[in-house]
Amino acid sequence: MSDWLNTEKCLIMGVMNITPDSFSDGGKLSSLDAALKQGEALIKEGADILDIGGESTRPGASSVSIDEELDRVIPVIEGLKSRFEIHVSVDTSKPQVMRAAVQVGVDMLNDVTALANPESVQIVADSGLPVCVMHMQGEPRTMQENPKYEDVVVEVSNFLSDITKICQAAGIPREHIIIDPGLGFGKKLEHNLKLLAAVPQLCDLGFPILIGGSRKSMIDDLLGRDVDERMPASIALAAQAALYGANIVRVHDVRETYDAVRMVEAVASYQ
Ligand code: 8Y4
Repeated sequence: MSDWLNTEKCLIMGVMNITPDSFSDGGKLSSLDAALKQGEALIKEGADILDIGGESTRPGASSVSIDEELDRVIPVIEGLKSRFEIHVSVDTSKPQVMRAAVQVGVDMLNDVTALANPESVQIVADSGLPVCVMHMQGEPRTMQENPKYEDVVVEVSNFLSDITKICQAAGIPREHIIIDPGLGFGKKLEHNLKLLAAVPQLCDLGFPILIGGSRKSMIDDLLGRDVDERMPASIALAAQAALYGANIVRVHDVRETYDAVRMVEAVASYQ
C-alpha cells in the first residue's frame, strides 16, 4: 500500500499552499485550475509527493475556518489524484479536513501539531495511511518569540520518540510514522543547525525522517537573505539532509532540489 515510502532514495515533497491570494483572483474554478497547473509543473520537475496546505502555519498568520480549509484543499487533492499519478499529502491539523482528504484519496497526512487533537490519532489509524508527526515548541502565533531548550536534540528526539509510541499504541504501524524535527517551529538558528547536524542520530530512532527547511527564516538568520533569495541555501540544506539520511525533503524549488539530491546520492552510492 505505501511501498512508495519504502525506498533508498530521498523523496522530494513539493509545497503547495492553497490560499486565496496564491492562485489567481478569478473565482473558485480558475483558482482550482491554476493550482492543478502548478501541481502538474511540480510533478514534471520531479516531485514524488505534493503537500497541499490551506492554512498558513507561518508565525503570525491568521487562522482559517474548517469550511474554508475544506473548500481550499479538497478540490485540489481530488483534482490531482484524478488527473495525475502522484502521491499527495494534506498539511492540516484539523480532524475534519483529514477525514475529507482521506475520502478523496490522499496518500499521507502531514500534521505540524503531531496529532495534538486526540480525534486525529484515530482518524490516521483508521485510514491506514502514513503520517508525518512534527515537533513544535509553543504555537505558531508566538513560537518564535523566545524559544528555549536545555538540549534541543535530546528534547526533540524524546518528543518524537514519545509520539511514535502513542501512534503505535493507537494502531498506526511503525512503517507509517514519519518523524520531523520541525525546523523553524519554535527554534532559533542554533537550534535548527543542531537538529540538522543530528539527522543521523534522529535516523537511529528507526523511523523515516522528513526535513522542511525550504526558504525558512533560519537562512535569513545565517546569511541575511530575503525570502526570494533563499533558494541556494535551501538546496544545500535539502541535499545535506538527504546525505544525512532524510527520507523526504519538503521544498518549494522542486527541480533544483531534485538535481542536487540526485547528484549527492550518485556520489554517495560509491561510498
Ligand atoms: C518562507 C517559506 C518562510 C516557508 C517560512 C516558510 C513544515 C511543514 C511547514 C516542516 C512539515 C514554512 C506545513 C512552514 N513547514 N510540515 N509545514 N515539516 N512536516 N514556512 O518543516 O514552510 S509550513
